[in-house]
Amino acid sequence: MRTLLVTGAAGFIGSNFVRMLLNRKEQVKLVAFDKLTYAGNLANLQDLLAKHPDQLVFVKGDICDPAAVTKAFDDHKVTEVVHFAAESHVDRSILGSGPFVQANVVGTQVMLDVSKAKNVQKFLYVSTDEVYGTLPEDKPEIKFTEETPLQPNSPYSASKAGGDCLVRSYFHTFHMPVLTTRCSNNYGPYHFPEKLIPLFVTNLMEGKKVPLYGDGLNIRDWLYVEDHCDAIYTVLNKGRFGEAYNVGGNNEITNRVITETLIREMGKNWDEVVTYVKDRPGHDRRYAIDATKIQTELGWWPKYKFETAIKTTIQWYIDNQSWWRAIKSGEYLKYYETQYAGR
Ligand code: NAD
Ligand code: TDX
Repeated sequence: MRTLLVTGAAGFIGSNFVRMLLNRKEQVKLVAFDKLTYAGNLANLQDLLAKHPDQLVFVKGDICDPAAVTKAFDDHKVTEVVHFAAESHVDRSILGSGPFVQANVVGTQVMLDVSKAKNVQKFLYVSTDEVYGTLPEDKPEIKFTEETPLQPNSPYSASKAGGDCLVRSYFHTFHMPVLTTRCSNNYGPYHFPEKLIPLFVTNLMEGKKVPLYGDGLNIRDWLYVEDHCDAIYTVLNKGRFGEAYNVGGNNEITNRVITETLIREMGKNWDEVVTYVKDRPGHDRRYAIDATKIQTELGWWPKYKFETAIKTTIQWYIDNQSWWRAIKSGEYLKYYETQYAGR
């Protein structure tokens, strides 16, 4: 039986990945390994742990701790690794890059070293399109391909690119069976409400304003989280070792249009709820993914349409208010005030 060690499985995408595999009845065992940082939440897995005790276990641990990772391998006879765990929020990386270098660079190095020592059969690194830097908005024909040079612009993306480079080096130097995915912005259930879409949806429900950075015309290429999870599993099963695969839905949207969509769906009025705030320093203007490689080589295509999946997403936040209200208190409030006060 395949046993996947899924790091960061209590976060947004990791928990959706575990959920998707269990819902699909994939014949794999899953070891959810997570430090439970501010972004990790056992509530994201609780129902799955209760329903699938023979297939899913949770291990609290730090990817920077070789002994903890080694123990998880030994206790559960891990055969493959899907490495999601990371510090993931660009704005927090601007407040302080130390935790990002630690988790995203050192953590990835530890995961690679333990996986190498244990002769892991596959190691998939979940990276991001942000490692490529930014694209001009006046040249829509240009998109990120896997050949685009890595030119990260934020401490977050720089630390993710550090992980990319380490993964690449373990293929060339040690012939490790590694795979890398680079996906665009995700949206969907269990998304931590510091990120644009869940922040705006929950602020609107709380009767608060939504803070749009700069002129609101930055472009992101949005993909429903389950499509990303499906792409990751496709690459894990069919990808060529040492290769990177871009993942995206050909769905470029400005932040203003995202905001208009959310406001319309939630029956609010733009002038009453939108506040323009000072721009994010170093704010990447445009991301756009060319996903030709994963489509032609591995036959992956997104299944969800933005127009319907965004409605499903909004409805999830309406139906799961206890989930996000529990998060949007305590430590979160301190962060929110630091991030947005006086901007
Ligand atoms: P998230 O912040 O929601 O979850 C990250 C998880 O990692 C949390 O559960 C956290 O507790 C865990 N974690 C952090 N440091 C850890 C450590 N030292 N040891 C063990 N666990 C630790 O992030 P996400 O949005 O789910 O992103 C998951 C991965 O996907 C990241 O690697 C991110 O770079 C990548 N990615 C995200 C997006 C996106 O739009 N969210 C797009 C492309 C790629
Ligand atoms: O309050 C806000 N106002 C605003 O205008 C926030 C939080 C964001 N924004 C803008 C900044 C971006 O242009 O919205 C866009 C999306 O911002 P985020 O949700 O913070 O995502 P982004 O910075 O694009 O990064 C995300 O996608 C790639 C994830 O957080 C990363 O982990 C992933 O690698």
